[in-house]
Amino acid sequence: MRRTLGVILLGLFGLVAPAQAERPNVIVIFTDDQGYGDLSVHGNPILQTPNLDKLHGESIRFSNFHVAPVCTPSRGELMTGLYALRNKASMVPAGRNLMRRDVVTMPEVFAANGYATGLFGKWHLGDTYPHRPMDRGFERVVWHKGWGLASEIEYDNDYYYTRYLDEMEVKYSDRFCANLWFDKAMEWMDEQIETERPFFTYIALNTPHSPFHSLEKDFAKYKDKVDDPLVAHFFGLISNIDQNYARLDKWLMEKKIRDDTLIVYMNDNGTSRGERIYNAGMRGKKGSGYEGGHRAICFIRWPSGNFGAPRTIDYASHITDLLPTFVDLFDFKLPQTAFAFDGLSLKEALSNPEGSFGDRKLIVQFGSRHRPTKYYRSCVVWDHWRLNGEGELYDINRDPGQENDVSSQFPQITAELKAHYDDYWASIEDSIEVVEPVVIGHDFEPYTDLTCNNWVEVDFENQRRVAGGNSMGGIWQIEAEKAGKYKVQLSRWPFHMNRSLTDKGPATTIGGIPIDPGRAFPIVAGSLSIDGGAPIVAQANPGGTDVELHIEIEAGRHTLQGWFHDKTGEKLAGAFYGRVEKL
Ligand SMILES: [Ca+2]
Repeated sequence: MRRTLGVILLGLFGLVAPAQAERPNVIVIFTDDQGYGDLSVHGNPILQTPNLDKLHGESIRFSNFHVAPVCTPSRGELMTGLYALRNKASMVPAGRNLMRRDVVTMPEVFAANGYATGLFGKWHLGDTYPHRPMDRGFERVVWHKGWGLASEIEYDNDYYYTRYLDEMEVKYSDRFCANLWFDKAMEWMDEQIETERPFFTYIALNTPHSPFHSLEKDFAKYKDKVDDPLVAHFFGLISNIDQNYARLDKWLMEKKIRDDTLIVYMNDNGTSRGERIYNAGMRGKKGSGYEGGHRAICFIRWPSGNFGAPRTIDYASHITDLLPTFVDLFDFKLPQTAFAFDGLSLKEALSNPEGSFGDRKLIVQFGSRHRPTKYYRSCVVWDHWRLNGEGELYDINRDPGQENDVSSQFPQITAELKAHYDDYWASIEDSIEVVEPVVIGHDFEPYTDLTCNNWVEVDFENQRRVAGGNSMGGIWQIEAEKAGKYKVQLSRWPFHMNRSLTDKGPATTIGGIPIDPGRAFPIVAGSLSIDGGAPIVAQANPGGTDVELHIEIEAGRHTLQGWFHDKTGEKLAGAFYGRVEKL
């Protein structure tokens, strides 16, 4: 029924032009690894978030709102309104962090309806064309690559002295990273106010995710209140977000656009550190299929939106609901897309305090550290019921900590939820083997960078792992737009570091924070295999930063795999970084 409705909506494309007043500015603030319990208003006994607590008091709060248990799948679900395993961005590493190219994204929908669109901060759905944020609908992009500033690609970036990309130009700032994202967002929104364009602003923070580097003044608030200094830093990072939100709210007031701006505040997955102090009674944390992994904050405020009094709604809702909600609320026309939304519009819940919102089941799942697997940390949410994995059933109302599996007492409910899951799995199962490729040989970038994060079904996505260097690697799934001769450079370290193949890594970030320099390899050669064939080998220049190989590549999909070798020809490790250029 819902899919039919999607087709009808597509058919109405552009027939209704809503009045300008119905089109508020929209700001989505998305925090990284803050959990539901990491707010004082949700009961945290140590952390103080007075400004976000105030936003809570002014908002419609969805208290039964679910995201994916880790970063990338939540981001893809937010951007597409589709489940992670359907849009294909299902995991951080393992070559599975890219969305299908034939699905419409949230910024594309806003742009198609006359909005300016801007991303500030963490994208985490691909760093090369055609997956960069500017390729997926954002007209203004101030960002970093990878999952964060200590990801395999950013490597030596620094929270206090931030290297960032202004579109694709590398710039440096002495501002703390989260402050920078908010500053750049407000600068850009100022410009949109000048030109009277409605805007969609996605402030996607890389905090409070690890590494836990908070500002000294924020750390000082908590260092004597908790035993673990990392928890003190984690709370310090959230306190910084609270202050930045307050700056934004003040700015909205000064610009006299607060009433006509819809704000969503949400987090991307369960807490990564706060559960040691407070977890709102939930079982599990980031990465878990239990409630603590995926129940999230969702505050929505739109003063002129006729939402009625601020209130809490326990209707089961999901991160894929946001895009269909915007389409419904603002009567957006919807560009062509490959799939109808998995999410449902929350308009009725937002707009009708007396409404009943019907019955719905939703799925929480991500792709594991290696490959998507049936029932892997999955959860079917149905009101207060949770089906975890294949057959554990919990009643969250009676058992919020998910201690008592009641599947044997409620076999019919268990079977009904399992059937719902199995229908979902049947709808994505055929495409599980498909990995969205990295595209090479196009005209939009001079070369394409590959990293160990793109190794298919290998879990290798951060600075620390690259420093240790303990992996023989995996394949890169690529798609060549053009046939011909390609230059492939293989590097031990990220190319921007211009570091010798045989060196250890840097001992500090660019701002001076100590990091593990890791391991030096006696690399004298590199090799490269295409489509699993016999590898070609090339020698490294003494003291050089890469091994350069030239190969013919036919147009279409292929696999590439690279290695480093010592003077005897023995394999030392996989090639952690590759740069591919059409000659
Ligand atoms: Ca996260």
